[in-house]
Amino acid sequence: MVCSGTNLKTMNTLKIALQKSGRLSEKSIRLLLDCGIGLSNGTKSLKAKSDNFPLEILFLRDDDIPQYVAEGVAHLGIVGSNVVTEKGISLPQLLQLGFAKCRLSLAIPKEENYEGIGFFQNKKIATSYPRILKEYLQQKQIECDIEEISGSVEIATSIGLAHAVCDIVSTGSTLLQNGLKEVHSIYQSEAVLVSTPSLPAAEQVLANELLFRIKAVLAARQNKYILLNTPNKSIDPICQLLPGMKSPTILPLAQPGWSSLHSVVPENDFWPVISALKDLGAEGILVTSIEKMIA
Ligand code: PRT
Ligand code: ZN
Repeated sequence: MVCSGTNLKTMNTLKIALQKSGRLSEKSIRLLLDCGIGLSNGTKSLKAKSDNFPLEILFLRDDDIPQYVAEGVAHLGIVGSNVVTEKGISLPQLLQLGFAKCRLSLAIPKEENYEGIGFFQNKKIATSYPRILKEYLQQKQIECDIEEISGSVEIATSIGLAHAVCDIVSTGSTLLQNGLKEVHSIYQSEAVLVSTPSLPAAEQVLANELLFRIKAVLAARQNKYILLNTPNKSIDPICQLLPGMKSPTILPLAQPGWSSLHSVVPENDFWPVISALKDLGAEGILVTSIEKMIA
């Protein structure tokens, strides 16, 4: 249910936990701002309040977010799914947010020969993610010794602490710099919006409103608005290529035999679609970002 701005003012306050400082912070705040949620006292203190939405933001270490949300201290949280899974805390996941994408991977010294997951049998593996690693290896029926360490995992092999490491990988450059090669990915992660298991009714209404806005922002980020001129004979095949939200808008041009066509194209399909459009005779193609997208 979407409620009006007037109703929102009379309601309780929704509390959301965000990472105070780190890889998730800036994009989490950006998401709220893009949802039209203003932050009156900035992001420097441990708490902030929105001046135009009944929302309080708690700034925490990412490792603490799942527990705060599970206990209802915060109603919602934005955190990497890797952290939630590793904590072993079961929380309703409302949305995948499309940022802070990374993977948890097994890596070994680059000079080692790797012929499959059996490599890890009876080996010692250093990681900050013992729960995810243990569950994964159990499924694969690999016995090994897991050495839990809290940071600088990538140096564990060079100092003789372990035969292999299991760590978060994004570009892979940290592994390379430390003489390691990524050989097996065990978990894919990204930032997620999680909720406390039983939201009170008033906060549920607010959470629904926030969710509605976040979905509109995420949909907008994943799509582009496209305008083009086309010979009338190509309208049908172009409509097949660009079905848009319902169907494209078609307006006649002053020049006979030509039309202007407006539609929406997913960001991921963008370049292949553009070359297909050119092949169909489309001209004057303009592409712009979308700010909000509501189906
Ligand atoms: O202080 P606090 O506890 O809040 O933060 P933190 O230091 O524990 O976490 P932070 O900010 O480093 O990461 C927060 C979340 O971002 C993680 O839980 C992941 O969900 C996600 N994320 C995305 C990453 C990375 N990418 C990432 N590259 N987390 C860590 N890394 C590290 C990784 O540990 C390794 O050291 O970056 C290095 C690898 O990067 P590449 O690009 O060299 O492969
Ligand atoms: Zn952390």
